[in-house]
Amino acid sequence: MSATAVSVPMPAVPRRRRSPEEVAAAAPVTAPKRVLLAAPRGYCAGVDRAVIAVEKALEHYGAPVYVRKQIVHNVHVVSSLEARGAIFVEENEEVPAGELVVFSAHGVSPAVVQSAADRGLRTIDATCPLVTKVHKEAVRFAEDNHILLIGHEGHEEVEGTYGEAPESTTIVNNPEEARTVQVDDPDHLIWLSQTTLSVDETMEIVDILRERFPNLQNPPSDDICYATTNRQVAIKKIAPQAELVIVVGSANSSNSVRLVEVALEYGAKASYRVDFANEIDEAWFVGVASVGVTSGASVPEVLVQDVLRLLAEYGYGSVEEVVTAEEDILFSLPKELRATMKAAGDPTYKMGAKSNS
Ligand code: 2E7
Ligand code: F3S
Repeated sequence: MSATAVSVPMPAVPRRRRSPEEVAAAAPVTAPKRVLLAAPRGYCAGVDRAVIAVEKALEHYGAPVYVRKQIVHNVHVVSSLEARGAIFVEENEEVPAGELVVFSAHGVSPAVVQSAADRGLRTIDATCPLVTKVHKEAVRFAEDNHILLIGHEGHEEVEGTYGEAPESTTIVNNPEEARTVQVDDPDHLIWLSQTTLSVDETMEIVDILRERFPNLQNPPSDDICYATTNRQVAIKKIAPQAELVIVVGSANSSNSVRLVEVALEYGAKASYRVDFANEIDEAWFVGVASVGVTSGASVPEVLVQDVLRLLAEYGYGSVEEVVTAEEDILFSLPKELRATMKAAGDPTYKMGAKSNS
């Protein structure tokens, strides 16, 4: 059976750029030009672990290694792994029986795990441990409660969490749905959420729900993960001082798209998301002194460095890193892989995953 590759947009075709002199002539900038670079930005521990899992699977099992869905939502990461022999598919049915499939960082429902077993597939589960935590909460709370799952319907993570207890879960996409959602028993109700939402909008949704359902229970700990929260805090600090905020990240990356929204909400005059530096339109620089830069949790640092190089060409060579948190979280690699690596004498099997390259 042939596999249907997940479609990955190619980098934008380069076009003629307006020179730095042409941009400066359009509107002279009197204040010193500078870049405010967010920290933390880029790879989180769950992404690093998932990408390393595919790399190690290629190394130890050889190509092809099938991956169900994009391992993380980043064009560059997916196309780089494709070039090394990974085959991205939408569903298990596209993977030849007996082959190896990696489940993406966003997690899978029990039905997907079962369908892999039914096809005799070997699996490596690269689900982020912080998503697994939410899945466990969903299973536990569904015993006695109805779950209001705040998140974006159709996103892989929400599909996976919903699939743990579909009879006992209702997805709440936005504040409007929070105002209209109907429940059978408002006294046995708990909310959970997708890990990559806007912290502020999620709290707004919870407030609306609690007003309607005063006995709504909170999850035992935050579902919005540390990486999402930290990247939003950093851009909140930069946004009021920046006329332009550039977010590096792919269009289907929920957490990256949220960074653009948060930048605009917190005072950036303009904010754009780009996959690659060559998508930056130099017209964005007209009259701009301070440029904020950040990147989503699925974005390799090399792409940010490309953006900084381009900014330097246009006079934004002074870079100030704005640090709002230090991150030192490490996740060990998926257990199926660790066992193989250990048996093969690969000394990195104990390695925790978290780099930013
Ligand atoms: C897994 C999870 O791949 P991403 O861009 O994913 P989102 O969910 O933001 O579209 O970012 C990393 C990531 C975040 N959350 C991976 Cl559950
Ligand atoms: Fe996990 Fe959060 Fe990253 S859920 S994959 S640590 S953005």
